[in-house]
Amino acid sequence: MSKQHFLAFDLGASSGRAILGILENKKLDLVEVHRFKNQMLHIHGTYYWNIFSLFEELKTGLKKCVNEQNVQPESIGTDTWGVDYALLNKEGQVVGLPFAYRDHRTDNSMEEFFEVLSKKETYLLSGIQFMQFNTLFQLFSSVQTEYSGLKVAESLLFSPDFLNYLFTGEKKTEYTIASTSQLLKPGKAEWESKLFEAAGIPGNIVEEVIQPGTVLGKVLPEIQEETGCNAIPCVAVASHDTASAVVSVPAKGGNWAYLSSGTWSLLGIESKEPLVSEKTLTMNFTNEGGVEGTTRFLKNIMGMWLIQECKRIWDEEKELEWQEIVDMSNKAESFKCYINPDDPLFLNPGNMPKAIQEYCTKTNQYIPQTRGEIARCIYDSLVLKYKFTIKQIESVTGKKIEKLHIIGGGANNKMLNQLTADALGIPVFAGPTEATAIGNIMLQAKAVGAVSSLEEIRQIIFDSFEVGEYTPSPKLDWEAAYLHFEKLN
Ligand code: LFR
Repeated sequence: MSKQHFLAFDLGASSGRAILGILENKKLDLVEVHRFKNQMLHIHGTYYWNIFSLFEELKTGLKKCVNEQNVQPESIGTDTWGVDYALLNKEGQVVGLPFAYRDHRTDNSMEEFFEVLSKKETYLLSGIQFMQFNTLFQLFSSVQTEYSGLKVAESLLFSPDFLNYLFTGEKKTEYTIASTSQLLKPGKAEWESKLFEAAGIPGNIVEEVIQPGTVLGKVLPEIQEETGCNAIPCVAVASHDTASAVVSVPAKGGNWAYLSSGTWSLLGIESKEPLVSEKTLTMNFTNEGGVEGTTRFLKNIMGMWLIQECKRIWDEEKELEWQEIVDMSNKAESFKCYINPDDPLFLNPGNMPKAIQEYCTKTNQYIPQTRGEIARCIYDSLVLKYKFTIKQIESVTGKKIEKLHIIGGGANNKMLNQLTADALGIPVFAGPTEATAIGNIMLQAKAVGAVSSLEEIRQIIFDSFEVGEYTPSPKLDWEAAYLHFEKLN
């Protein structure tokens, strides 16, 4: 069979990429066409995304694909982080800049919302874990503060929907990204009107929800002219990055869990149906939408963000290599102190190393002094949180998790992969690291009929990418450490 090319735009909170997927004889190959930085804008105390500069970067990626790679892709598709959105006025123009989810305006929004609708009812209606930045709470906060942008808004598009709209002029909302909002019914592509009413959000601003793998339309003529691309289709892929990543788990057989490891650590299972109960509410697990009717039953763990933010502060003095940080942490003693990675203190503290020291002071533990000790504390605590979360999943499903697939950029950290296998006592499979872009590409391939099912997609990924295997061989007493760590949760 001849080669088919698909261009994936994969936007993360700290970087974005245009990745070209080349599918030939049921094997996939990748070429990175363009990479750029992304970061929140901090203006007058509020955090925003520079969505138009991101769009320019995507067009640069498309231009480079056509001109440098000499490839006219079959299609394009975009995935991004969850929950954030752009508001459009009646002319279809953006109202203000989209807020970034780590903005502090929602710091108290959840508690205020629960005065209108109880936590339990909100969970049963949505099946989504409570995080203060969920779209529900962002919009509720805009209602409370009478944000003028919301008053003139006629349409809400999540970040990837909005970028698709810029490419095609089509206003549609894709299911997996919409599911992060906490405004859909569990496991359904249907808005839950009771949540809109409770929050005071006008129900008419949201769009029709479409399934991942739908062709949205053709790239607009003005973009064809600017980039040199043909009138190619734009596909609504599994446009939530985590949903795309989960597509790429090269798993075989039954009881596996995945850890999509990047700025966040998303740890969970693929479930046939949503798991919504008082127990999952207490554990604060989410049921986000997946492809082919699956549910992503998972938990957000504050992942590499903790160490990325330390690095950002340390780099102010002198820029460090990632390996230097891993080496420093390897030299520091294990299990001297722990954090609960998900303490709200760590969401956006400004100075992460200080926040970690504060946390250890507050919890009467040893206060890490050196960079190595801080990094050690982060890595140990993350691994223990993975152990904690796997136990929770097992207690919900009653089934033992037999292996863990780590996908995404975090799978490059061999030391962490080994520690995870040691602490969990199960084999860990690491890779592919480009899981998100791969999932994006494969949903495009499905949309144009090049592949037919999730099963076939996973087989192709299994055959195309190397996966590292880590078997447990604990050198440390993880069980004893766990007993200390558990108390912080
Ligand atoms: C990961 C991710 C998570 C989501 C968080 C915020 O990039 O998409 O799944 O909870 O970002 O949107």
